[in-house]
Formats: sequence, C-alpha cells, structure tokens
Amino acid sequence: MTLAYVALGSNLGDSQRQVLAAMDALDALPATRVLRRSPLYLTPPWGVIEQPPFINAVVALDTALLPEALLDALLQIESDAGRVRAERNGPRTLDLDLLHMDGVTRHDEQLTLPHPRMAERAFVLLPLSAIAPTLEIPGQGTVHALLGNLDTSGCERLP
Ligand code: PH2
Ligand code: MG
Ligand code: MG
Repeated sequence: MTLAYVALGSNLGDSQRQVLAAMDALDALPATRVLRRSPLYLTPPWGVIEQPPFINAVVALDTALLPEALLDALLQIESDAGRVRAERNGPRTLDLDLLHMDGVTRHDEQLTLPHPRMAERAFVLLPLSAIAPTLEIPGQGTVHALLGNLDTSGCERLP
C-alpha cells in the first residue's frame, strides 16, 4: 500500500457538496481508503481571476493502485461529477489533482509527481498542511515551511 495525497477543487455548482462527495468516491475506489480529510477552504481564484472563488481540500489515501490507475480513477470521478474540459485554469465542477505518492517521482506526458506547481499554491498547501505539515516535497522542503512563503490572506477555513 502507498500513501498518496490528492487535492480537490470546485467552483461551479454546489462546490462543498461536490468536494465532500468526491472524498467519499475516493474512499470507495478499489484497494483504496481515505486516511485523512482536510477541512474545506474558500480560496480566491488563482490563474484566471475572473471566476468564482473555489472550495479546496486535500485528502490522504492509502492505496494499492499504481499511479496510472489512480490517475484514471480521478479522471473518472471528475467526469461522473459532470466535469467538462474547457478553459485552462477556468471554472470547474470538480478537479482532482494527484499531488504526491510516497517514493514515486516521475515525469512524463501523462503525469508528473510530485505535482510540479504545488509549492506555489496556497490553495493546495494550506489544506495539505492541515493533514501533513511535515511531508517533505523532494528538493523543496516541508509543506509547513513552503506554506510560510505564500500569501494565504484571502483563504478562509470553513467550519
Ligand atoms: N484550480 C485551478 C486554477 N485556479 N484557484 C483556486 N483557488 N483553487 C483551485 O483549485 C484552482 C484555482 C486549476 O486547476
Ligand atoms: Mg488543478
Ligand atoms: Mg486537474
């Protein structure tokens, strides 16, 4: 079994419900269990600024799936949630990004692990640091330390 971290995001439709339902869908995957769920955060849109705020969260998974199989499962959960691929960084009903798998580094067309831009994004590191502050991003530092470099002032933790 491998420990993996998945980021969840949504800013179209009932985002809180979609993110919570996606956590349950991840837990229901074959040979996979959700170990920890971060709180939900309301975060300002990054990249394309003219869009609604996002709901973001991160979960820790224990999984026997290989990275390719887990990635396929994430895409299937996104499409089951009604995700339509449109504008890059634009609004979406559900986005599931594989951030990190213990012991796995890879870089190819399909998948780069650890996620290459996670250290720049408060909407990823803030929820990740709530469940894995001491996680080491290879070559970059711990999640907690990396979060210290980012502006989290626009992010709000939901009750
Ligand atoms: N996802 C994006 C683009 N911008 N901004 C926030 N706050 N949260 C996201 O999850 C997000 C984003 C592309 O995946
Ligand atoms: Mg994304
Ligand atoms: Mg994505």
